[in-house]
Amino acid sequence: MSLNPADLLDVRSLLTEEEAMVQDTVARFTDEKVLPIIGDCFDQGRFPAELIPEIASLGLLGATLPEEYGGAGMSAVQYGLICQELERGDSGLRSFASVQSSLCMYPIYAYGNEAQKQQWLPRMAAGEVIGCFGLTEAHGGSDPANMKTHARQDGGDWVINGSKMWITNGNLAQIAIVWAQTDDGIQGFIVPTDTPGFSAQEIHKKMSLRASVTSALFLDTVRIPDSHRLPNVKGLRGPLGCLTQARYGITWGPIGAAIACYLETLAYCKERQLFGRPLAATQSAQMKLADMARRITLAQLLVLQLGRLKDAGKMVPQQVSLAKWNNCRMAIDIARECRDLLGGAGITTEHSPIRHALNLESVITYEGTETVHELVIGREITGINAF
Ligand code: TGC
Ligand code: FAD
Repeated sequence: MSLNPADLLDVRSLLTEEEAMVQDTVARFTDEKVLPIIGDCFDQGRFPAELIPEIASLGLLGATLPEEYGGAGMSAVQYGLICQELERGDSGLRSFASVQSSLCMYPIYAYGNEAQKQQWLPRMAAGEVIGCFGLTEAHGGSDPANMKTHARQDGGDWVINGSKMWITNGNLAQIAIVWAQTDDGIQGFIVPTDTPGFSAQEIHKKMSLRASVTSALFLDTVRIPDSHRLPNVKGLRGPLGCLTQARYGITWGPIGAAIACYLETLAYCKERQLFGRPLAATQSAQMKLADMARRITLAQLLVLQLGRLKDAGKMVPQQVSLAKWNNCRMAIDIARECRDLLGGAGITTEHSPIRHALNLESVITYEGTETVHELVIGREITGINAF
């Protein structure tokens, strides 16, 4: 019996029946709805918003939240598989789902009061309200503690001034989760995007995540009532807690992108005749393909253990850093290598590797750059903060 080239250790057999079912459902959606259009979306710089209703109806938004808030009560491993299968289509689709689920619904669920949860979560799970997450500012995303955006209390209201940069879903969103300095530390606010003084400006000329909306947010004397403040967290641990959730999903997502590139290139190498034999018959092509299979297998084992730890309530942020660093690096290396094996054909979006490679330039940068995650691990093992 020959092995599955994209799962040499049969990691799939370690999944429960429910987990395998979620993977199959999202895989079908990606194959039938995403892959036929995504190359054109990337070329046109267009996020396929028409897919939102089906993404929502499949239960992929806020999937891990309880059903009373519109979630599907899924496990961390199931959420990871959703990210993996979406990103097999395109990082932009996974980004959309990550931001909605982990960066917008999660903080309302974890730090919001009951009224806020009831007001927003069911409609966000249904895809009727889209969120964006404003943490990064133009002067230094790696160091969010240095944010300049400020919220000042004025009677029963808050007045927010500042700006945010590189915000996924910014021009799609009806609400923004905005993190701002206050006299009492960093706090989070739910800002409806039609509030006077709030504006979003889409960022163009991107060569990465072209099938995703990325924006700058501007807050000019934005006045919101105290009922829009997330009451149950203060300090940097608020946004960083959201990042742990999103980064967890991003440890799984790039495996999907890597598998897409690898399988397409494997098939191409078997077909492509050079010097009278298939390219796949050359030692150097085989070594490259074997190395991809090895790295994908290790990444699959890494995230499954991470997911099991998360489901057991034992996962810590440093473990997420290790996996985000490893799996983004694995995927971008594979995407670039696949582009090379495709030769000239690899430079167009007729084949997926260049699209995935360009997308992964963002994925390896956002949610903590590769260096940030290396330094998190460095700090953990040496006990010395080198930031
Ligand atoms: P540090 O002193 O380490 O921590 C401050 C407080 O936060 C707590 N904490 C965490 N809590 C939960 N999860 C984590 N990962 C946490 N890391 C730290 C920590 O316990 C502490 O709490 P307390 O209560 O004791 O005060 O903070 P630091 O200033 O040393 O952190 C340094 C550093 C570099 C690790 C941090 O600033 C960092 O992670 N920087 C990177 C910023 C980043 O990742 N930005 C991402 C923006 S969002 C985005 O990119 C979305 S893209 C989405 C998409 O399209 O898919
Ligand atoms: P910088 O922080 O300026 O880093 C520049 C370089 O310096 C990097 O190589 C970095 O690794 C290195 N560096 C930083 N600190 C150190 C150090 N101490 N030692 C050594 N090297 C260091 N943010 C949001 O808040 N919400 C979003 O929805 C969102 N979506 C995004 C979507 C896209 C497509 C992109 C590209 C970014 C998005 N971001 C978002 C922002 C993202 O999180 C930041 O780009 C990222 O955190 C890095 O910040 P920066 O771009 O300011 O780079």
